[in-house]
Amino acid sequence: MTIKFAHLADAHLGYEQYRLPYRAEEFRKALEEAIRKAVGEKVDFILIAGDLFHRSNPSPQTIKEAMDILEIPKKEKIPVFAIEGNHDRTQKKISAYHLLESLGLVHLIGFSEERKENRYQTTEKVRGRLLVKGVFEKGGKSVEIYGTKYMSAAWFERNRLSDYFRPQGDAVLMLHQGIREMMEKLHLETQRDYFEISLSDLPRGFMYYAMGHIHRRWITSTESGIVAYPGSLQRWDFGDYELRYRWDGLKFRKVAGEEKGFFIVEDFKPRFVRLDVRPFYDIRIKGDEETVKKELRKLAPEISKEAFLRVSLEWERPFDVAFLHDVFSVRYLHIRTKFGRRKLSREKGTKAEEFFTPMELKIIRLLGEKDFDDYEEVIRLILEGEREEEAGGKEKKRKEEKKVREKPEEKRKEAPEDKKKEKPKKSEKRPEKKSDLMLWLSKR
Ligand SMILES: [Mn+2]
Repeated sequence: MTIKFAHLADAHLGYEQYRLPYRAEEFRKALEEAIRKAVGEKVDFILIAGDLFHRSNPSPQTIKEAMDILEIPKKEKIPVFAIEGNHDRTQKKISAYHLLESLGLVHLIGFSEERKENRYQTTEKVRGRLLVKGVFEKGGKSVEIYGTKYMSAAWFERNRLSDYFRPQGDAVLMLHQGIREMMEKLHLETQRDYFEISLSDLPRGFMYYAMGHIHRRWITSTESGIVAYPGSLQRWDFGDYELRYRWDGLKFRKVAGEEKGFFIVEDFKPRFVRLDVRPFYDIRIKGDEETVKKELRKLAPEISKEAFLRVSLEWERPFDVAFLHDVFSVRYLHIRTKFGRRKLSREKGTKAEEFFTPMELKIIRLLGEKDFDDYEEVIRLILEGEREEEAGGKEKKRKEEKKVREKPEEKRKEAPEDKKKEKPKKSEKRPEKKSDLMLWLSKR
């Protein structure tokens, strides 16, 4: 007899995406569809790996939506195990999950203030803390469900998961965290705030790592077991597209995104189950007004009226984009414009040194350093730079550098005039520089 369970995450109940109340209803529907499908598959239990709610203080309506949906598995005697995510955990003792737990709709997993001993939960004491784990038994087989709510990067600096989670038999670990390798692989944000752990931080000995937090689907296997993110139930943003149309200069190239859904896990192997969700399309085009208008009109019939659409325009010269509303009759249209990247640097062999003064370069490097907080040093550099400038000896050199930086070719001829205009009068020079700078820097 095999154990079969559903693993979902990031339902974000109550999320009025783009301030559209009907999106909250669509997020609700997605969760209901997922739960109904799981129940239809006759799973033994359901895992919700965090961010069931969009906020830690969901509205009464949102709480009721969760209650109504979780009533479905309860009626079928299918237990639901859950952890809190970063969106819906609370620093207070009681979160919305505790409310659901009191109603017997979920069983919370993780560190706890009190012992829980019942058919589906048991408590152990690890390093002086109470740790509640889920237990599921069927036909002589049993699975332990370990896990914790979302923990901050600061927690991971002082703690290791392997200090707390040491499975004996068949076990699953449920976490709501970002994993570095996933972020890199999917080219998502790789700033430190977006992941707290690496694959190597996962404690060994679990058959399956039921992950939440990152809204994209990802499966990888480690020495001990499979690590799986089902992704959010609904599309999260335009990076989470169903289809992207990328202009290659002559025509659009279609890039398929991924479907949204959750996992049915049998024998600790995940199988993806898709959900019917709102389509998101992402169009990127570059060119002059005529080309853009012509090509987008040609493309328009392909775009579903029900879609959420983002059009990113890259142009040399701005033009009125109001026509897009006539071309695309979609549910939601997001227009984004930007100027084509000026081809400075590499092609012409220009180096950073030619754009910035040595002082500016030093500052840029400093500010870019990890854990930067030495504002005094930056102020010292700026003041030093200005003193040098005033000293005049280097003034000529600096002006030349400045000229290069302001590049645009046509302006070069006018440079002498510009110089006159821009030359700051001595009296205009920022007088109380130090305090102003402190203020500005501290607001960074
Ligand atoms: Mn989330």
